[in-house]
Amino acid sequence: MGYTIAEKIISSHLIEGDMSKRGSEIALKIDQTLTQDATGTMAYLQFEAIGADRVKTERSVAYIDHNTLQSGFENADDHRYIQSVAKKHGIYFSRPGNGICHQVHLERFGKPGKTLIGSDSHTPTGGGIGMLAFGAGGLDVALAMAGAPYYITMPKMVRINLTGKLSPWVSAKDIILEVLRMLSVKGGVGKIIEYGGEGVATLTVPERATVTNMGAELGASTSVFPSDDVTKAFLAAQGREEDFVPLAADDDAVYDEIYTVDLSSLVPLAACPHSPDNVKPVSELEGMHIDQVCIGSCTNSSYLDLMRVAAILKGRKVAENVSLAIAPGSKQVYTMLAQNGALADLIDAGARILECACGPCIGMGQSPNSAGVSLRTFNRNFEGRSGTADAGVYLVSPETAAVSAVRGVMTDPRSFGDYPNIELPLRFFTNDNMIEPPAPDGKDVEVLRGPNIKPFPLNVSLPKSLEKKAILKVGDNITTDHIMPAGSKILPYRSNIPYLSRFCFAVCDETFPERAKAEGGGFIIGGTNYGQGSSREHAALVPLYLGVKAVIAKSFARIHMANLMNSGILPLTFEDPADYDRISQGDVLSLPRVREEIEAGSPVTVEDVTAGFTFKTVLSVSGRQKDVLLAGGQLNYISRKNGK
Ligand code: MIC
Ligand code: SF4
Repeated sequence: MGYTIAEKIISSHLIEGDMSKRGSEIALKIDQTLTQDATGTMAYLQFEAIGADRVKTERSVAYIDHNTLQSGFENADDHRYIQSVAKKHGIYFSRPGNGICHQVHLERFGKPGKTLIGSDSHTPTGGGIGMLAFGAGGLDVALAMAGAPYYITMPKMVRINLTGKLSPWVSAKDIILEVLRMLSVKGGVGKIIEYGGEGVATLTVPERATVTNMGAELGASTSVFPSDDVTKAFLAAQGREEDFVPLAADDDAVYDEIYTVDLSSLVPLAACPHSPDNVKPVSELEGMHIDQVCIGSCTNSSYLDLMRVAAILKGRKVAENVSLAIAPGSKQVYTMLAQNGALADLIDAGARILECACGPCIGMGQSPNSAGVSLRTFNRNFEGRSGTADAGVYLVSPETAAVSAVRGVMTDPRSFGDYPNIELPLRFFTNDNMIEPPAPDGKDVEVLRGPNIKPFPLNVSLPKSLEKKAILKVGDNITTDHIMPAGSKILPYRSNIPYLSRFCFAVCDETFPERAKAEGGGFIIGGTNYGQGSSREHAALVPLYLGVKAVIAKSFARIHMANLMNSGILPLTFEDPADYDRISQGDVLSLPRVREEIEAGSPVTVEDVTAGFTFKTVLSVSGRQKDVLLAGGQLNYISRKNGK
């Protein structure tokens, strides 16, 4: 029996487990890691707590791209901490201004056939160049840097065959929006999505990366494209042809699910508020009033994307009612636009050029006006994420965004005229002068810590029984942006858990932090796909700080579930989802034999003391994860293992 692309990479990196058993735990050797600054500070604090010296990976890179709005000392201090800790421990440091981690990593470091984990959920962007790349919590990245394997549940294999060729004005974003429409934000959970078929060869590496990037929104473990002549040409154009290896699925590879997307019949699409799978054809929204257009983010800020945008804007003007903001994805892209004059076309048309960073995508500025409509080439349009609670964000392609910015209303770009014919250059402009290599020997490097860095919470080993209130009950598809919101006002405190805790679940219930404190913690009741979205482990560390002992949900998103376990918070699923309806917020729940039941691997009994009924929950974890939970989280588990 042949292998899929993912199975080939897994088999060459397998350290533990049986990859033929889908759904069982396997451990992978990790070749590369990346961090960004919003999760990086915590990841490096944990790396230091593990007590490792130099990183054991082939390449680890620390990027500064999220917290670049420096309206106080906090972000600048954290950047300085990351810079010094990276230098000391053998990590490359991509300075602020050099670009968004995923875009820069694709350009300068990504290698087909390698494994990558990153403390950011969009790390699967690397799948565009044939890497097996996973988003992970900061602690898992810290462990991988220290040489530990990365544990995942062996996913199911899904194949999406691409047939035909995209029509003019339809682009990579429309492919992934179509897949989201087909499969939904839960459709990829427990699966690796592989792309194949004749349509693959028609897509450049940055276009493939747009598709794998938003595989995160499907909830997929990761997504991957073959490594072929197109990949080789991209690497050669980046001056890295030696990094090329070919990679394709075997003809007799076995997939659990197979779908077909006909590129020729795709039309421009938009994900409507407030979910990336709420997809409609742009033609159905034609003429809708818009207030803002933002172009950029790790999904759509490549050279190709912005050259198309520049061609659309050239000699035209941004409509009077629209504010257009553009953030190039990397210094490479930005420099090339400046060199060939396209930047002048953007500026002249009235675009507001932002630095190469995440910017508006994570609410770092450019929040829309009240009840504003914002078209964004980004990947997430969760409620409140833009920084304006009642704004409506539509996710669209750069073509739809640029044409609509000129017309002043939502516009199907196919009505605009000739499609700009932009090709990737044979040679990108490369200058890695903003990527600092680590010190050859870090012993003398002093790590610089600012006053914003506060100790992170540690759990205690699991007690015999638990009795607490259900302090919050929420619905389906709760995102980490609900649990631990981001944005310019909160993000500077990613290394200050006590401060962050004031905003926990504020989108759902502003009283939650105070209530949680008053009750001395408790349980959270959730629906399906609880914790989808970001990899931020703060969505587990902050609830831990507030005393949350367990989340009882219908199902969990992969990265968040791993983060809960790393923090020692029990991720319990309802054996019978109907029990969800019987619990009310405020009920006292008792888990009388929780430790014993988990040790025995049996279902965990929960008594709703207030409503007077008993139900069962399941902890679907491996033996290792069970031990981590019994120990009260990953760091306690490691120190116990090390006999400390
Ligand atoms: C996001 O897009 O939500 C983020 C901000 O990049 C997060 C990471 C974080 O919360 O710092 C992610 O996607 O993992
Ligand atoms: Fe940055 Fe947005 Fe990409 Fe997250 S999704 S890494 S915030 S650009």
